[in-house]
Amino acid sequence: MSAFPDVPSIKFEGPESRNPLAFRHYNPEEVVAGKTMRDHLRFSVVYWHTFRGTGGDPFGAATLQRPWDDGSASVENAVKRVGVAFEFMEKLGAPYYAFHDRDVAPEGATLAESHKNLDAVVKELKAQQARTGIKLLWGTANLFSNPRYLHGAATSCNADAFAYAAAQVKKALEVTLELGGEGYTFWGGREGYQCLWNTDLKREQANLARFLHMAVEYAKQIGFKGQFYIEPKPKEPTKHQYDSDAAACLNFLREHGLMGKLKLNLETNHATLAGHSMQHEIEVAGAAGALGSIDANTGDLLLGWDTDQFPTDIYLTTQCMHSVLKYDGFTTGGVNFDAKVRRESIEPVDLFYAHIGGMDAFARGLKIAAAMLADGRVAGMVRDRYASWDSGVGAEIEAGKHSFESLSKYMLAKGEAAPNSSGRQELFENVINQYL
Ligand code: XLS
Ligand code: NI
Ligand code: NI
Repeated sequence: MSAFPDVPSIKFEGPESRNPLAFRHYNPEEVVAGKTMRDHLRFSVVYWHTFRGTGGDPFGAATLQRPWDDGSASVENAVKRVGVAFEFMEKLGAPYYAFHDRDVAPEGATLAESHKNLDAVVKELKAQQARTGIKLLWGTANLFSNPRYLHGAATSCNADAFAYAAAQVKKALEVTLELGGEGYTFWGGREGYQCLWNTDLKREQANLARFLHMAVEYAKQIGFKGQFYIEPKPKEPTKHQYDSDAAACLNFLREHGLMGKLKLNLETNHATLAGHSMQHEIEVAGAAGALGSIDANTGDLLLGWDTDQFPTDIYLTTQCMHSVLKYDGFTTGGVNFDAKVRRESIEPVDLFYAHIGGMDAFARGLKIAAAMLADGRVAGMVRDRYASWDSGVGAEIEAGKHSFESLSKYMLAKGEAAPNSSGRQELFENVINQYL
């Protein structure tokens, strides 16, 4: 039985189409900058928001109509939901999905029971993957919802919470391997603090690093070759999360010998909460060779919390794809819609509108960014701005031929620095707008 009987497979119909259930820009087979749009963008649907979101918020109950879901925490309901999820993703034409262990299967009364529940659902996920060809972008474990993690998981003051989390991630890694997952993400749900007076920050961070090393070790042991990611977020649910932004994550990875073992999974709304732009976060990760994947969503600047809205702003998606392409595009990562429909968007069909909008916005961003890069005008303008480094003293400094002493001698002889040229920010912004 179909969960979306009135929705056909979503097709590309071109920019003029008035059909709300069609793509205007995402044409999976179209080749842009040497690759099909499908292979560039590697769109992924998240299980948690899309199939487990209820529309409930701190002020009110569930609102979303999900007629296929009986609301129970039974394995049967969970297995039925898998069929719905794959019907949705197949009709949408999303090549990937992502999930937390507890999104797909209910937690049991014991860890063993939870494992058993998960196995039962994974069997169905595997069958549906084989049927549709849809693949797992990354797996993860929910180490934040259960009250046992109220002090955190890997950073808990309760060593048993750490042990439980380890057991849970061990299983999640096995399941991700079983499903051919191309990655595994750590978002440090409650890995942070509410109050420094009661917190041993140094010990908590060392334990978090220990936990990640164990995961890397275990992956090796079982032959999981997927990419590990760490996902920065500055706050929510804790006041401070240790993985607060891309730079903090990179510093943490370097300090604890994890650089090269994990890359970053960057989320737009988290960048906003950190006081950065998504473009900044992608550039920081890219420059460090640690750009892994993106959780594509957007926040609302007037609300100030992680609203996880679907991205529709072409300027934003252009910035994202420009930086992604600049750093050679995705390999294991993709554009993962960690986004949810609004509480007021109550009908199942709204899930389609939301994803179609996000996919079209990213397709346009990709095309615009590819055109900018092919044209080379902006890159040329940036290069010109740094021309003083290409010859003379600049080239010598970059070649390591100078010291404070030699530069002092150089400037004493010269007397004054060469005059500055204009930064031309407004011209840059005008040129960018020409491509939109
Ligand atoms: C929450 C995070 C979460 C991760 C996966 O804000 O974005 O959804 O992506 O645990
Ligand atoms: Ni996320
Ligand atoms: Ni988020």
